[in-house]
Amino acid sequence: MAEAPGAHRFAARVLDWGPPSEIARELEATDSDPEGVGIMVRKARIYAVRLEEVPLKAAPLLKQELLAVGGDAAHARGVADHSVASSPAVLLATWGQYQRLLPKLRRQPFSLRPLADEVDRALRAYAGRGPPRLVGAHRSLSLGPRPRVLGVVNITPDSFSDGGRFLEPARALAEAERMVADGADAVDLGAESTRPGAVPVSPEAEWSRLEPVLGSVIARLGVPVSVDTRHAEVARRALDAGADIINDVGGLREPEMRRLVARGGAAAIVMHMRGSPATMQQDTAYADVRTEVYRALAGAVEQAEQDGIPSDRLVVDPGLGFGKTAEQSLELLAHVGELRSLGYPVAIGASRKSFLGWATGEPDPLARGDAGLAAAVHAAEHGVAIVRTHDVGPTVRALRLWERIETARRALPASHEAMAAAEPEL
Ligand code: HH2
Repeated sequence: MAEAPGAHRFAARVLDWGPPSEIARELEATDSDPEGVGIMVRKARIYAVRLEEVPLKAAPLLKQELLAVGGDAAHARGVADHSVASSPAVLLATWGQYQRLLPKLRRQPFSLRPLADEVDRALRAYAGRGPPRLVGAHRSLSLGPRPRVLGVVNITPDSFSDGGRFLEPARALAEAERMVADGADAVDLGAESTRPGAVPVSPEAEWSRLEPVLGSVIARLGVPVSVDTRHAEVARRALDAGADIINDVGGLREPEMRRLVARGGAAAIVMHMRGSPATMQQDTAYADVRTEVYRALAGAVEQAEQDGIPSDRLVVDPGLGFGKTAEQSLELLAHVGELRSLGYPVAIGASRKSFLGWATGEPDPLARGDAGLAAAVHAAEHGVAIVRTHDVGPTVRALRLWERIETARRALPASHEAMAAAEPEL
């Protein structure tokens, strides 16, 4: 091949790197000293931490301490002339700079100690690998490195994409079996549609649809079984019948639901939704949808733990399409990785939803499988642990490919011992 022309004499290229192990390998490839690599890895990435309502007196101190370690912080202009009582903030620093910053903040007044603890927890949760498994009532779901696939079977006449197809118990069972054969890691059975404006179903009617399918699915399939219900009565019966996970689109807001999950030793998917499916699209006004969803999920899991559900049994889900406009769902999906800062596995359900139709121009939910795959791969890229989908086979194959690509990124660097002292890795 011909010699590079003068303009490319040094072959300058911006490295498209991801996790710290990949950064370390790129640095090693310069034949750099291994100890130096350990030090440089900590300088290679900026972590931006967003905070809400930082007290007025704390904000300038925070900025000053960040500047002192070589980072920076953004806060409201009104902090300078005291025209605000508190301010949001974005902290900017490398891993190494945070390690120098946090002990200093812990010695400061004006709530900077609890603020430092919270930043520390969020950073470790975000950068870490996340919990290795979700512990269910009987069976557990091992998590990572690629997202686990939760196959959806709706035993309903009116679900938005598969309504009526699996109302017959034998068909629902056959669909669940097919999903497991296609590589589903767990199955989610729902007997009430939660699509916008769906007519609510009584717990008795919901259970009568669910019961014949749930028993056979538990008996016949070797994977954890999740039940998608908002009703404590249905959850109680499902747990008595041997279900492992309760998938509550109501976000465990009912105390009885939390009590049942705790008592049954079950796992729970805590999904964000304002109001109920019947009313949720009437109020989609959020000042800031990401912050509101984040805070609501943080509150829900904190309450769940207080009521006796251990953290290794909880999953958070932003509830795409639940009381959100298409733009808001896309915004949540775009930033889904930040939910990892909460320290729980993150699940998403984008499959076939109308926001995918809005984004792609495809009106038929059954023809949105490919858009769902793109959403699943995006989710994988951002550390989502569980993808809920109707299209199991293609999703499993897409995520297997994603995992192969990731493996190429994550080969261990030679200086991995020095790395272990540097920063944790997703
Ligand atoms: N979406 C639906 C139902 N349950 N659970 C979680 N955790 N996350 C989701 O995004 C989610 C969910 C809606 O989809 P589907 O079950 O296919 O439709 P319907 O509610 O009409 O049965």
